[in-house]
Amino acid sequence: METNDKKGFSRRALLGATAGGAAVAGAFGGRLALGPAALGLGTAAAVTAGTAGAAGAADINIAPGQLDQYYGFWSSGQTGEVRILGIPSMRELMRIPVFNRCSATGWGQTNESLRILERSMTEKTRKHLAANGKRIHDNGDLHHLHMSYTEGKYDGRYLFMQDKANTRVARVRCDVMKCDSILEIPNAKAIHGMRPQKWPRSNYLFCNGEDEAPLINDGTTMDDISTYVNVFTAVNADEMEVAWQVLVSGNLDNTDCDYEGKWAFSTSYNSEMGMNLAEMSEAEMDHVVIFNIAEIEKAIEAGQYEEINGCKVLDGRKEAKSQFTRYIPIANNPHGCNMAPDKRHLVLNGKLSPTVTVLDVTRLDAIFYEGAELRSAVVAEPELGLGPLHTAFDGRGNAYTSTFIDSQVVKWNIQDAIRAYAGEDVDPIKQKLDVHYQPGHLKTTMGETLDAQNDWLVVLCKFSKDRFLNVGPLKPENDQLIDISGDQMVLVHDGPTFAEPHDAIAVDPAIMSGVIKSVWDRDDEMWAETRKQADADGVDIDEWTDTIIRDGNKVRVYMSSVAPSFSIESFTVTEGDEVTVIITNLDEIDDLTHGFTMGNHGVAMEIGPQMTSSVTFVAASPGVYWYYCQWFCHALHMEMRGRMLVEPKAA
Ligand code: K7E
Ligand code: CUA
Ligand code: CA
Repeated sequence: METNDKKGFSRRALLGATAGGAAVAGAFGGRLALGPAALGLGTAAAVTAGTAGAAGAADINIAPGQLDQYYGFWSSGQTGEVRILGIPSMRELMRIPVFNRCSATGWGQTNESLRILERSMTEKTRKHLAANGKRIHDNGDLHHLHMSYTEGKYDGRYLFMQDKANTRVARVRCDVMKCDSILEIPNAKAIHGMRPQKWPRSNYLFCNGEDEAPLINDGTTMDDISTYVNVFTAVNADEMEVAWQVLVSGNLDNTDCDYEGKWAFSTSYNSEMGMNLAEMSEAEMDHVVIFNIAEIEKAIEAGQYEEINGCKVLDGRKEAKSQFTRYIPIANNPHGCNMAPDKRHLVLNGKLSPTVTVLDVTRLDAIFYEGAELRSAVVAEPELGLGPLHTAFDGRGNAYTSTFIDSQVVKWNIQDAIRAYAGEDVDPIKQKLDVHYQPGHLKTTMGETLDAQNDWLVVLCKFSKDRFLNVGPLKPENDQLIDISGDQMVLVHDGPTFAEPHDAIAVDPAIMSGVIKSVWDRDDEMWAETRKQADADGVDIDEWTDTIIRDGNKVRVYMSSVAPSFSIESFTVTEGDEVTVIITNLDEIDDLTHGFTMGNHGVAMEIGPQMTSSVTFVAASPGVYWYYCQWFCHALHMEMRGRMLVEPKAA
C-alpha cells in the first residue's frame, strides 16, 4: 500500500485548511498554484508513458480538432442542468437545461419547454405557482444522472435525472440531447437517489424520497412524527408515469439495482426518523433497504395496493412484515450505494464509519425466502479511511472509493476484501491517492455497466481551494482525472466546474454514433402541439411562411428563418396583445442555429437547424421594438433582425 503524500508538506495540514486554514493557504498557496508539474507529477504525456503496465489510457492532451475517447455526462447539482464533457480532455462540450431556466436556449420560456415542464405537475404545485404569478419551478437540484440500459449495458436512448429540490425526475433524449419529459412525483418528498433498472432493460426508474413527511401532507397532522413516512417510487421510464410506490421505514438516500432485475437497494441514514442532526445520527446502525421487485409487482397485479394521489402504494415498512422489503443493518449514516459489474457485489459506503459494507446479492433470496439472518449477505467490510461516500469499479475486480474527510481515492480489491473478512491475512487496499479536495462521487468509464473499462477515473471534488486562480469567495469545484490503466493510480488533470456536479457517467462514443443527430427531423414531437395550432391556422410550417393570424387579442406570428434573415421584417400588434412567435429554421446545415430575441420583453429562444420553436409574451407599451437573432449564424448575423410595432390600445 502506498500513500502519495505530496513532498514537503502534509496532507493533513491541507485538510485543516477546510475549516479555516488561512495559515496553511499562506504557507503553501503559492506552491500549490504551480499545479501538478511543480509537485513532481510531470507532464501529462510523461505520466502516461511512465505508467507501469499501462493497459491503454491514452494521452490526456487532446489536440485541436481531435475527439475525446468518451462522452462524459455530468450532473450540475443546484444549477439544475446536465453538462456534456469530453473525457479525457475534460473540455465542456454542451449544457442541457432541464430544471433550470436557460437564457440562451429559452428553456423554461418557449412553449415547447413549458409543455414539458408543466406536463405532470401536481395540482398542489400548479396552484401554489399560480398564486405567485408563476407557471413553473425554474430551479432544480440535479444530483444524479444515468443512461438507460438494455441488458446491463448503456443503450443510448435516454439520460435520466432527478431534482431533489422539487421532487421531480426528468428524461433527456439522446438523439437531440434535449429534455423531453419531466415528472413530479406525488407522495414522496425530495427525490435524491435515482437509478434506471439495468436488466432486462430500463423499464423502471427507481427514485428515493429523502425527506420525511405525513403521507397525506395537507396540514391536518404536522407535529405528530409517527405519521411521517418516506416513499420509494418506481417510475415507468417509457411513459414517465409512476408505476408503483412502497412506503419504507427510515429515509432513503442513494439507490442502485442489480444486473438480474430482481432487486433495488437504497441506503438510509435516518433509520431513527430523527428530525435533527443529533437524532439522525443517534443509532449504532442504520440500514440498506432491499426491494424485492417480483413480490412488489405480484402485489400490484393482484390489486393489493392503496391508491393515494393517483399512485399505487404498498406498505413495505418494517412493521408491515411484507415480502416487499428487508432492512439489512449497516454502519450508521451510510451514503453511496454501488453495484459492481461482477453482477454480484453491492458496495454500501459508510460515511460516518470508515468502512464500506459489501453484500453478495446472490444471498438475498435466502433472506427473503429461507429466513436467513439479515446480515448473512454481508461478505466484506473493509476499513478504507474517513468518510467513504461513493465507490466506482473497473473491469478487473477493483473498486475505487472516495473518502471525503481523508480527501483520497482508495483503490481496493473486492475479492481480497472478501478473503480478509473471512479471516485470511490479506490487505485489500492497493493504493490511496490524494485528491483535491473532499471528493464525492467518482466514476470509471462505463463503470456502472457490464462493460466497465480500465482507463480513466473521474473524481468529483467538492472543494478546489488553492488549485486555481482565486475567483472570489465562491470557488469552483474540481473534477480530477486519474489514469487507472496501470498498477498505480496517477492523477493527470484538474478540471474546474461550476456548482455543483455530484455525479457523472462516461459513455463510449460507439454507443452514441448513429443515435445523435446534427439536424432536427421536421416531424419531431418536440413541436407536435405547435404544429397542431399551425394546422388549425392553415399554416404550413415546413415551407417558407410569413403569416400573421389575429384571433381577438391573440396574435400568432409564423416566420421562417434562413441565414441571415427572418421571413418577416416587421409586424404590428396592439399593446397588451398576447403575441406568439412561431419560427421554423429552414436551414439544413450542421451547426446553423438561429435565435429569436425580442428586445425589452425578456424573450429569447434557440431555433436549431430544421427546428420549430415558439414563444408567447404580452406586447409592452406602444413603440418600436426590434427583434434579432442571437445565435451567431452568418457574416450578416447582426443584420438578422426586424421590428415589432406596438400600437396603442384604442380608447
Ligand atoms: Cu452528492 Cu450522490 Cu446527492 Cu453523494 S450525493 S456526494
Ligand atoms: Cu441567425 Cu444569427
Ligand atoms: Ca442514522
